[in-house]
Amino acid sequence: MRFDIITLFPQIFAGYLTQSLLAKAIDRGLVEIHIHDLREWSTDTKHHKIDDKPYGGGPGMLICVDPVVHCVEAVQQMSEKPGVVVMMTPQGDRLDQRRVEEIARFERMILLCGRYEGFDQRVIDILAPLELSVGDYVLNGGEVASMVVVDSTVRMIPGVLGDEQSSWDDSFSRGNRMLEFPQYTRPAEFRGHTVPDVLLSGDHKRIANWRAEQSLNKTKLRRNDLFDKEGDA
Ligand code: 6GU
Repeated sequence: MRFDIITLFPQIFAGYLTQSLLAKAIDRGLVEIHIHDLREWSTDTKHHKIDDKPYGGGPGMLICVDPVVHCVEAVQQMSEKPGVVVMMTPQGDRLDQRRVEEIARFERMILLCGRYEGFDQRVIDILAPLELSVGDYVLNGGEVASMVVVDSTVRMIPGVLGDEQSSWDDSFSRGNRMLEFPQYTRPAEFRGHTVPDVLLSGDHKRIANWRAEQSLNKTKLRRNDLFDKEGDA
């Protein structure tokens, strides 16, 4: 799977890309990530300006239509598949696990990261991107949000995780919209806090029942809304 990330702050991605799981996936050729500096497509050769004041007035600056469209078109040409253009914006569809599983099937994604007050509307009109948000709060830009998209998507690609099964066993994966049961490892006692006896019993049936009950109760208590989503997939 190939990701092209278009950003005004390419340096933000350096640490993330060399992080172990993703670095390994890139090494093994399962994932390709290319970072593109939008400023290189500025028509302003002197200051490489890419933003301007909104027509009609208002606070802040908007990212101009021409550098974005030129950049996306150039990036599309860099590989046979033009890919799906995704715009990171708080106005977008909210990302959830169902959407992650859907976009994990794309062979190529071109992620547009916004800054300032957003993009000129014509970027959306011309490129018709899939607009995605990562939640109902405001970030300073789409960079961190685009990492959320990459991070949640790559772990759905077969072979990226050590254990094939594990991404599908997670909370929120298909057929499992429950929160996870509590887990314990050694020591069996710390500062008087002990591990539930059932987990030390060796009785696999009782352990499975206890875990299912813990998951159910935690989900009811914290995220009752998840039960309404059952069967959505
Ligand atoms: Cl995609 N961008 C920004 N700037 N803020 C956000 C977001 C995206 N998703 C949630 N908040």
